[in-house]
Amino acid sequence: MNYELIVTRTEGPDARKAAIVTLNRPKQLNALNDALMDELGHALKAFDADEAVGCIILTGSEKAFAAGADIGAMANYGFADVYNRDYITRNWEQIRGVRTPVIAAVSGFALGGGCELAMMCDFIIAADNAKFGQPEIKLGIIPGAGGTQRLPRAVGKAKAMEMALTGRMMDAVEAERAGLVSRVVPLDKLMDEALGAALTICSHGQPSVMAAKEAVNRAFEGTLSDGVMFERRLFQALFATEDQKEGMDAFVNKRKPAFRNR
Ligand code: DAK
Repeated sequence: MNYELIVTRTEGPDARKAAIVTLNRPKQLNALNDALMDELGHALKAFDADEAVGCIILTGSEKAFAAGADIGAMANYGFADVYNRDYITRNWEQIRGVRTPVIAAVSGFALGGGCELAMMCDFIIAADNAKFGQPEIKLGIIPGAGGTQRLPRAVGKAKAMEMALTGRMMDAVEAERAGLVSRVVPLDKLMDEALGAALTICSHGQPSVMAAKEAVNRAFEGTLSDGVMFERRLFQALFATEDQKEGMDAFVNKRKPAFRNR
């Protein structure tokens, strides 16, 4: 597929590299439309299927990660248009099926669907100019891609409710304090920091990386006891991998592990 609305590249050693997907509708502040979401879903699936890709970074421009769904494209839709065609949902949530870790590297605006897209990634590293918000209320709608569900889980009910009802934006410092982002870095260091984290993830054994992602995600889906049992079984299962033997032998013998992702 030839991409027009995203740009993709890889970095790092051929055997275990990071993929970088950059949203590329700069004039519209990366407003998300069907065509862009099709391209994004396609790229994510392709990188997820590539065994040499150990981590994916999703990013935007300095000014905007994404300023939300394309308002002009939505403006004239009626209920039948969005419901019958399953507006956006059809190609929106593909990121949730990706097993490779996905880091959102956010600078500038992450609003509406842009904030929801960032929250669908496994964690967010924010530049110091990042601004997060769910301003849909100002358009006569509410968040439609998980914002009312993921934002309260990330920052608690009080802040999420205030943001959903007023449309107020959160700056990077507040977002880190509230737990929405893992850390804040200077704008000019954003990609270096995200790439550093991605290549660190790439250097670990793939089965344990995927198990860790699945287990942490489980914390948001069910009860604590179910989550702990799920974690316990994955933990035990990892003792069947060559990487567990390699990782522990390397530690005991004071050498670097050479994981084989098996
Ligand atoms: N859509 C389309 N164009 C947008 C846009 C957007 N969301 N945001 C910005 N742009 C365009 C502007 O119209 C402008 O275009 P020109 O006038 O140059 O042609 C250009 O980007 C630059 O924007 P501004 O001139 O406004 O730049 P400023 O720096 O003054 O302001 C801003 C930046 C981000 C504060 C402002 O542009 C703004 O408030 N933008 C709208 C933010 C917003 O309301 N976002 C939420 C959209 S609703 C669903 C999934 C998702 C969704 C719904 C359903 N399903 C799964 C069912 C999501 C809904 C939304 O995101």
